[in-house]
Amino acid sequence: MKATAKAHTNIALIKYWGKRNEELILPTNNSLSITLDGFHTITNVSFKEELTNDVFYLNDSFVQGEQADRVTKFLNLVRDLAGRYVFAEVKSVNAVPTAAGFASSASGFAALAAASTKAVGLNLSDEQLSRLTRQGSGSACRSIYGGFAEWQKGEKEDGSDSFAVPVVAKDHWDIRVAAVVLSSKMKKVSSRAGMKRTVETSPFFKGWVESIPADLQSIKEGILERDFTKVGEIAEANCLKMHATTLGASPPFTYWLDTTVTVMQTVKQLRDSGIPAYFTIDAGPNVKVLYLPEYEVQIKQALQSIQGVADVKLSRVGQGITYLGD
Ligand code: 2P0
Repeated sequence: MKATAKAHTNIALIKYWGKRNEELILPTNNSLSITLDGFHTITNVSFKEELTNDVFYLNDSFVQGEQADRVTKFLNLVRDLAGRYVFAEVKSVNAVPTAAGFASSASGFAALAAASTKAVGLNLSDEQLSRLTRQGSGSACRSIYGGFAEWQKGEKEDGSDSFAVPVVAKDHWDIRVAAVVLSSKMKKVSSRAGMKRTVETSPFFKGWVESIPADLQSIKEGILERDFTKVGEIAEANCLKMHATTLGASPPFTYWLDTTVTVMQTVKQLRDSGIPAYFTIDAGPNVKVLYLPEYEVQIKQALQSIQGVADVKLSRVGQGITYLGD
């Protein structure tokens, strides 16, 4: 009744931004991401008859409150699916520095889903695992797979057709991502609260949703052709559209800091000087830069030299779920 799994986080090139059903975590649009090898979570789950409630440790610290409640809520889904009502001890180690601005919820829920289902004796397909993982955190359903993955929003109201699928083989393309960590910290609107406010109040939200199918089709063509310019241009524009919706919300908000904009301008200057690079930004101030391996040295140097940048973490394409020894 125990198992350990490792999952990597992912960065969306076509963003998930908006839910049509908050309880089941059903999105308003398809999204597409790259799984990254630089950031992962390893989770061990042990179901134990003697426990009277679930217990959750993150990086060796006992966790209570909202985070622990989300773990229990997810384990309830797993228990229902298996028909086995036993509490669990969950131990997670996050190699996703929170300051790096990568959502640890993606690797966290993917690892939890994989370890808990294996521990309870379920033998799920990737599709079944992705569908279940989605109910922990939306973006996590893409981390089941290595390489490029697309989360298909589905049409059904029960969520049975809302899960991620691989787009190409994991080793299709050696594309890289630099995570630019900014030194300033700000009190941010969580992605969950931010997308809710946007859906409910931003007049730009409709335009965002309508623009997705064309972006998705083009970026998939670009990925298949390994056309870096095409993929980079679509990813950057899609990110800007997502962030534009927040400015139209009521009350309006933005995830950007002044240094966020400086990094965006540096990426543009790199392009103007002949070094291909494109940015994307999630629900936070940090910037992720897409680049090709042959430009790694110049990219790192240029990004590190920006005032206000604390760190630049480089990442390759990562693999999907792996199971480790108990
Ligand atoms: C994404 N983000 O596609 C987008 C882009 C943030 C900006 O998915 O409420 O933590 O758990 O489903 O998955 C972050 O949202 O939200 C996110 P929930 P999640 O990566």
